[in-house]
Amino acid sequence: MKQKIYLALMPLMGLLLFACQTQTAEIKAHEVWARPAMMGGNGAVYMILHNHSNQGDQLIGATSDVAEAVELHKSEVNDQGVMIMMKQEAIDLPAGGEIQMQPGGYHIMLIGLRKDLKEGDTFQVVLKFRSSADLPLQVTVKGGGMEMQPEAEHDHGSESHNHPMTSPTP
Ligand SMILES: [Cu+2]
Repeated sequence: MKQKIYLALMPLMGLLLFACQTQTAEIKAHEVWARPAMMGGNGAVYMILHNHSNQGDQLIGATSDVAEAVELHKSEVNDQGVMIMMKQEAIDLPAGGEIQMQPGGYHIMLIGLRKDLKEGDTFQVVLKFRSSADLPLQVTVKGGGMEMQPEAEHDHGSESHNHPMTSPTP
């Protein structure tokens, strides 16, 4: 009987192992991906971060060799209906909670790309936390059938900025 239950759980465990990149920390990243982008422009990295511990933490930054600068951003629609991106100093990651970094919300902004990010490419981003150890992640560039965003032409030099966008991403 015991063995039967164990066998029944096996496929589920395999799936979880596959979904989580293996990391020693209690914080795990799922679905880590970036948009295609051009050298000299900007890129965006998305993922879901899970905090499996009972200690709250904060994401406080990220680094990557592929860009001149890396910032935490949040996209929001302002009261004029314009999509704006705001730099975040920290994003809360509560105990047992998650941060969803997805188009239209939180993302990691790669500013001033040193190379093209083409579909299928991989590169490394290291996440920095208030309490937990640095978390290196492999990012895969995915097109996902979406057209290239006008992201590359935007200036991210300021703390926050407005720009009208035809689509609600990132
Ligand atoms: Cu941004």
